[in-house]
Order: sequence, then structure tokens, then C-alpha cells
Amino acid sequence: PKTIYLKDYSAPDYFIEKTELEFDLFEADTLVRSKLTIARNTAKPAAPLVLNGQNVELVSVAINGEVLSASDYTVDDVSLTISNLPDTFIFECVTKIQPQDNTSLEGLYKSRTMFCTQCEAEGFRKITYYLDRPDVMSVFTTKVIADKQKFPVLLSNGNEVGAGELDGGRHWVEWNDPFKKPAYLFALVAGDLINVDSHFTTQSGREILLRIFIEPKDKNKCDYAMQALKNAMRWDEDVYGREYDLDIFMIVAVDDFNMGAMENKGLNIFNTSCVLASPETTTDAGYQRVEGVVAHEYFHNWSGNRVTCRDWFQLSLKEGFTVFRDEEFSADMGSPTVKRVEDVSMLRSMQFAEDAGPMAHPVQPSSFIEISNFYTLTVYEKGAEVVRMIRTLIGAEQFRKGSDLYFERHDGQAVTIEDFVAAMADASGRDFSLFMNWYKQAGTPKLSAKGDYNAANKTFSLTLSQSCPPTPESQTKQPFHIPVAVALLGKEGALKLSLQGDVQASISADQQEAVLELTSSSQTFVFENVDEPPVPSLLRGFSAPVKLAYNYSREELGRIITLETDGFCRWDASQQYALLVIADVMAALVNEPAPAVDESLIEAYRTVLTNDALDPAMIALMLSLPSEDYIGDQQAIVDVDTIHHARNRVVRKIALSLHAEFLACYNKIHQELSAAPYSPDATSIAKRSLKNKALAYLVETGKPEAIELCKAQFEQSDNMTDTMAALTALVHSPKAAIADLKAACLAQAYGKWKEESLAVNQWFAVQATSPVPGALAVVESLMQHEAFDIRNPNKLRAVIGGFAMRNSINFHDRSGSGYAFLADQIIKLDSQNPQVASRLLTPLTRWKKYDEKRQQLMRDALQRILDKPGLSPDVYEVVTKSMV
Ligand code: B3K
Ligand code: ZN
Repeated sequence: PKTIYLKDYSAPDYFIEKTELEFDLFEADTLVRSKLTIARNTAKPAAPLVLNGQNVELVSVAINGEVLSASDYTVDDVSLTISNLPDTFIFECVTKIQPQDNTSLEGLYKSRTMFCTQCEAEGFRKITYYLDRPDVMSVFTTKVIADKQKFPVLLSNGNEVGAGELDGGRHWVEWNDPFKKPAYLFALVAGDLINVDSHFTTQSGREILLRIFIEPKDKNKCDYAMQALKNAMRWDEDVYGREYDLDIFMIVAVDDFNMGAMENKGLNIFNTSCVLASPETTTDAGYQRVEGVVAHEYFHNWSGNRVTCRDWFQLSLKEGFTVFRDEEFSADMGSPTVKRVEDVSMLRSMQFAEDAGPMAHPVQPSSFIEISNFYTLTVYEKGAEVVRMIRTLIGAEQFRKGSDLYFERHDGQAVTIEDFVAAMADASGRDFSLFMNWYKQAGTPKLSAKGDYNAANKTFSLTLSQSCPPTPESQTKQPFHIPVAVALLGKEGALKLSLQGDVQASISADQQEAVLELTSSSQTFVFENVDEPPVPSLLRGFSAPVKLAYNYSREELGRIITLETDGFCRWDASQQYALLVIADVMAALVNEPAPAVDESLIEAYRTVLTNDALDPAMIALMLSLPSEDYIGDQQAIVDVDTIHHARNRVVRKIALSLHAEFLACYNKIHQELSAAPYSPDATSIAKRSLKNKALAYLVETGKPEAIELCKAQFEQSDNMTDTMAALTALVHSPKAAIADLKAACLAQAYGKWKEESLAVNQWFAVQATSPVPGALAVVESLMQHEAFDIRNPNKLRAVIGGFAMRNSINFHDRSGSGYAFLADQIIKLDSQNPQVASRLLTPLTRWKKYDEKRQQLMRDALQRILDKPGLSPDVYEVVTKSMV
């Protein structure tokens, strides 16, 4: 496999003005007829036409109506080349493909009985020969022909322009998409589907038909997605001034899908898990995911489709920006603080690990072997953080001006991240040259802060310094442009801020927050008229994706927890507090089996738990100890067992000490919620999250009454959130005495959900993620279960992903059995679905973070994968880069 470099980018040799496709779908072979109107890029006079094509059989090819003979062109595994062509011409070809055998779920494939496509990034070349690159944009007309009875619904992008009947029970439908688009946004669906319809009137008064296609059994499960879609359409008009452009917007739900969803123009294709929702099968988190993903794909219509990427190194141009947009949308639909805490928590536990691992890459990567490997937390989530920092630096108003300018300037074009930042710079008059390092350098910067209060001068000096560890693409780093939002907390609350001298910083209208801009390796900012020694609350709202190092005492953290009004900092202070306490227990575990737990944490938790003024969701988040992954991230070598035991010890201590408070909290909320049927609104979700946090702590005590309470919730619940919370608490409980109860509940749950594939996935996941010893044997038996399907990515993610990525204590078992198991699965999946295989492989690549013995076992597993003959480029890239 060969490496592709951003620096080698060159404009295409030819452009495709018009693309006319005809698909003849049959059970054995599918014929694709393609007619392309092609024009030479006049800057490249002599270049031959090289079209991409992979796993397609070429039946015939013609230029300007003349059929070519085999000597007129050359074909290899990945391309079709024709030389000596005129400046403009019509290229025609017929290819034959077998979608029913396409297990990679890329290109045209079958999901259950339905034909569907996934073309991003480079799947279109598995359908027909084409210039499969995003800077080649074309108008598409697509005719789909199939058996009418089996495939009554035939869809493609844009508007339906014709339909008719054919002999032999076949029929056809023709679609035209008037907007130029790259091939990665092409889509086709053929199936026996029903549709649920609704309408949306745009800000300019146009009426849009909204249509969701599903299997008949899921008819009652798309109301929530439909509402989310309408909310997203309105929000994009209100917040970004973006209106929808076609007359119809379609979503199709499919079972077998490599990711969450895909933003194909006018015809989004969704993983069923991101569109279907019902109280009985979907948790609150599931509802929120549906809302977020529906919005995300919709927002791509502008940030991605109308303005697209020049090449795949620019992926974050559309993904980072669109994630930022969907995060803000979800924040507006629910609780902004809770949303921010959830996003940051994910970023810190997962993206930071990626940035510290062997696959670390800049938000704008400079090279890759397989682009599918770069749909990462860095490109998406860190990319969104970078866009967020731009907004923090220039303010919401200028940011909107910048986005307007960007969309206006580049509508219909394929552009770069630099173009996006230039629009922001031009609209705001700010200089973003240093800021570009966020896009060009990988790694999570470390931000160290030191405060110094001078009582005589009434000044508080804050010294900020930055450094960034080396990453594969560069050993040394230039400084980042870091916006640090700060408040100074006095004994009574936030102090009014005023800065000495002419420094790069801004102060909010209420004078309670300063955004300090750190642009070199170290700078000191001096606050004046500070009447008392303050506690600095740093990185408010998580103003930059950095690791903050400030030596807070427990008292100082306590002040932030009680007085800070910024929800993120308040939550983070509770996390840092808990980290200190857990670290003590970890250190003490070396000498004693049952060390004490700092009581002050319990008291802090008690205050939070009984604070009626706080949002229940915030209470739940503040009472959640840092995850094992996040604790591990703080260590040079992850001590899997000690982290697990120390954290559990603290959990148990909290559970026992606050038992009465948790019970009261549980009962109170349980009663409030029982008054009304399930609803996934923000207030109810918040209450359920606290109630179920309380339940989890109650079950931790192991008291028979608590087990009874949990069992009662499992049996009586009318919604998946409460059912899964109860089932998880039971199944994950280490209490051996309840083994029979666990088995009975699991059996009962399966009996109920048998026909509900998405619920069964959660049933798989709760077992695969159980920290109780013996999870590997359970996972192996789940893979033999009647409901398991090795071709379905959701099932693979639930069972194999659940075990390898969300069950550290079992996956990292000293014996190496978890590693060997994962290697076996990757070897098997590599030929079937390289994208999924490569993704599931991630935990093995982090071997440097473990002790020597585990390192060796993990490397052995990687080596075994590498030895597999004919390894896919996807898995090859990840394994080779991680073994360096
Ligand atoms: N753009 C798609 C992701 C495609 C991934 C291809 N391997 C979904 C999204 O980000 O909206
Ligand atoms: Zn996206």
C-alpha cells in the first residue's frame, strides 16, 4: 500500500460536466451504464484520462459513441486509462458488479433485502469507473431499474423526473440532482419500504416534503427523527441563515451500515440506530444520538455538500465544522452545560488518547495510506473544538459574518481548511496565521498555569506556559494560539476583572470572565485591583482542547465546586477532586489492601447531591467519578488493576456513606417521574439520569433492599432508559449471590426484545462490557448466539467493541486472552469488512501505555495480524504505524 501526501495535491486532469447513470439491478449481477460528459482541464494538455475503478468488471467502453477495442485502453485493479483524447468528449461504459456479495458495505451493497450505497470516501469507484475525487463535481441523472414486486421503492439524489413499467415485472424510476456534487455524495436505494411523511416551510416560504423510509415493522419509530429534522432545519435558518435547497429531503434507515449515517445530497442514508427511536427500545442517550445525528447530516447540506472538500486531507473542513454545528444545536435543544460536559468528557477520554497514540495526526493530516482510517475523533471532535476556538476568539457575531462569507464565497466549490479560516479572518480582521498550528500539528498541548497573589499591590499574576509532546509527524512543536477563559473566584464568588498593560485578551461585559490569548511558550497576565487572594477558575467552558496543569488544593477545588457559575469548570473541579482522592487510594493500595477514602470527598458529594438549585443532570455528572480511561490517561504506564480497584473502592465508600441520601433522591424522582408517561425531553432526561445514578450507587452497597429496588425498576419500567439502567446495575454487580437473578433478568429481557434488533444490541453490549471476571467467555458465547450476525457492524461493535473498548479490566487480563481474542476477530473480519476491522483494532495499538508483559502480549497479537496474507490497506496502515 502506498502513502498519499497533501503536498502532492494537483488539480484533476479532466472535469465531468454531466453524469448519466443507469442501474439494472438483479439478484445475481447488477449492470451499471454510465455516460459522462467530460472536458479536459486545459492546464493539463497531454494528460491521459485515468478513471478509478475497483472490483468492477468492465463490459464495454466507448468514446463519442465509438466502442473501443481492448488495445485502445488499459485496465488494472484500480483504474482504466485512455490516452489521446479530444478536449471534450462523451465517455460511456458498462460495468458489472455483485452487490449481494459486497460485505465491505462500501459502494453498492445489500442490507437485508434492500440495495443501498455508501460512497464516502472512495466507494463510488466500486460501482463504476469515475474520477472519484471530491474536486470533480458533476450534475447527476440516475435511472434505477428493478423487479417491481421486490423493490417497489427506487431512490436516488435530487428530484424524481420520470417513472415507468417494463416487461418481466420490472419498473424504473429516474432522478435528477440539479446541484453539482462529487461522487462521494451519490446515493441509490432499492427496497420494499414504507415512508412516513411530513412538511417543512422554509424561511422564504418554500414547502419541502420530508420523507423517512423504513421497514414496515418500524413504522411507529420515526416521529422523533422527523421532529429533530424539522428542528434542525429551523435552527440552521435561525443561527446560520441556511435554507434547504431541494423540494424533497429523504432519509432511509438501513440495518447494516459502517457508521452512523451519510449526508448524500437529498437522500441521507442512516444506520437504523441513529434514526429509529421508541420508548421501549431506545434509551435517553439513544434519543439524543438520533437528534444529534439527524441534525449533523442535515447541516452537511451546506457545510459539506454546497461547499465541499477539495481533497480528503480537508475532511475536517466539513466534519469539524459540522460537528461544531450539531453540538451547538443539541445544546440549544437541551441543556448547554450538560451537553458541553458530555462532549468534553468524551474528548478527554478518547480523543486525547488518540492524540497520544501511534495513529496521532493533525486535524488536517498531511499523509495517509487509507482515508477511511482518518474519520477520527481528531478530525471530527478536535476539529469541532478548533472551530469553537475561532468563535471564542472573534465572538459570535463576527463568527456568523465569517460563516456567511465562507458560504457565499465558496458555494458550489471544493475548498480547503485554509479557505474556511481565511473567510473567518477576512470577516473579523483577525490574524489566524499562528492559529493554523491547531490544524497542522498533532498532539494535545499541556497548559501549565501558576498564580501569584501580591497582597501589597493587590495584583494576581497568572503565568501560562505551553508545551506539546512529540507525535509521529513531528518531534518538535511550534506554539499554539490558545484562548484561556478565566474567572477569579473570591470567597463570595467571581471578582471583577481588570488587566494590567496592553495584553492580548478580552474581558466580558459583566467583567467576570477574561479570555487570555497565549501565543508563545510562556506569558504572564497581571490582574489588578484584586482585593483578596483568588482561586483562578481556568479554561471556562473548556475554551481550548488542552491538558491543564494547575496545582489546586482540595480547598481550592471545593471553592470552584460551590461558587463557580460556569458549569464545565464546576464539573471539572469535582473530577479533579475525585482524581486526587483516587490517586491517594491507588498509592495506598501498594501497602494495604483496604485503604481509607478521604471523607472530604464524601462531604463535597453530599453537598452537591442535596443542592436543589442544581440541574439534576449536572448533579449526576458531578457525582460520576472519572472513568478508568481518563484516570489511565493521567499515568505514563496504565496500571489497569490498581485503577479498577481503587476507583471501585471509592465508589463503594460513596455508596455506603451517602446511602440514605441516594435512597431519598431515588424515591423522590421516581415518584415525580411516575406521574407522567415516558418523554425524552431535557427535564425528564435530567431527572432520569440522576435517579439512575442514585440507583447505581444503591446497588453498589450490595444491600438486599437495593437489589430488590433495582429488580423492581427492571420489571416495572415503561422505558428503555430505566430498564437498561437497572439491568446494567445488576449485570455489572460483582455480587456473586445474585448470579441467578442476573441470568433471569437477561433471559427475560431477551425474550422481550428478540424481534427488536436495536434492543438486542444493547442486550449484547451490557454483557460484553461487564467488569465481572469471565467476560471473555461470555463474549465468545454471545458470538454464537442466534441473534448475533457477524456481517452486521452494530452487532460487532456491541459485542467485540464493547469488550475491547469498554471493558478494560477484562480486555487487559494479564493472561493476554483478550488480546489474542481480538487479534483472531480482526484477522477474520479483515477480509470481510476492512473498515470495521481497522476500527475495532484500536485498543491493541495503545500497547505503549501498558506494562512490559502486556506490551509483549499486545505486540504478539499485532504481529499475528500483520502476518495475515493479503491484509487490507486499512488494517495494514494501523498495524504498521502502531508497531513502530
Ligand atoms: N460523512 C459520513 C462519514 C463517512 C465515513 C466514510 N468512511 C458521516 C458524517 O460524518 O456525517
Ligand atoms: Zn459528518
